[in-house]
Amino acid sequence: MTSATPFPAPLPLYAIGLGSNRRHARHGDPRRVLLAALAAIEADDVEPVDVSPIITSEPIGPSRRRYANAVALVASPLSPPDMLARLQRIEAEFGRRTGQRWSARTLDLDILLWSGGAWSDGELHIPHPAMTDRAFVLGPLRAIAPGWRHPLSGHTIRQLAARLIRPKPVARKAVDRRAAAH
Ligand code: A4P
Ligand code: MG
Repeated sequence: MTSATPFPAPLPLYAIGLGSNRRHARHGDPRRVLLAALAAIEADDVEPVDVSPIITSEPIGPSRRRYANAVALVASPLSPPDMLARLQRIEAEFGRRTGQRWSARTLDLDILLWSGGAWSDGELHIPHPAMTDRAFVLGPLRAIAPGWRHPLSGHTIRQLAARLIRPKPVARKAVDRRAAAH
């Protein structure tokens, strides 16, 4: 005989990356677009857990406009493909134009991490393959989930962010020149 579990199992957790570098006619500038997107993501089956500060970042890729970026943690029973479909529907509601890759966009929503681990089905890859190279992802993610381990490398977000965001070491020659001058 099995006894009833006193507490339900915790819902899976997702880290969602948000980016915008275009105004929205109704919501306003990219920062306000992200605030409106956070409200749109919340649903009966998507529970907000935490959200990072919204940062401004220089564009990576061909677009010249600066981005507003943030990361949200949400708890949800949705499967990764269902979560992707949900996020794509919200992007479409915000008037995202698909077409040119990395073009300026009103709203970009990426699944960065899932507490279920890695997922790959040809259309969807979790962890997001580019997240470890992007300070605009790792900075905000570190603010809310520093101890989350990347399921493929085993490194924590704190470690990955420190590698990427660490100030560049002073060039050896410059140090030698300064030492010689004293
Ligand atoms: N896809 C696969 N894995 C995922 C995932 N984990 N999360 C697929 C979301 N989507 C995923 O994405 C193309 C396809 O990726 C989707 O159909 C989905 O099946 P997309 O969002 O339609 O296209 P995209 O965003 O133009 O391309 P991509 O490669 O996703 O671009 P990124 O990586 O989203 O980068 N600079 C700054 N400073 N801040 C930014 O936010 N963003 C980008 C876009 C470029 N430069 C930026 C920023
Ligand atoms: Mg994307």
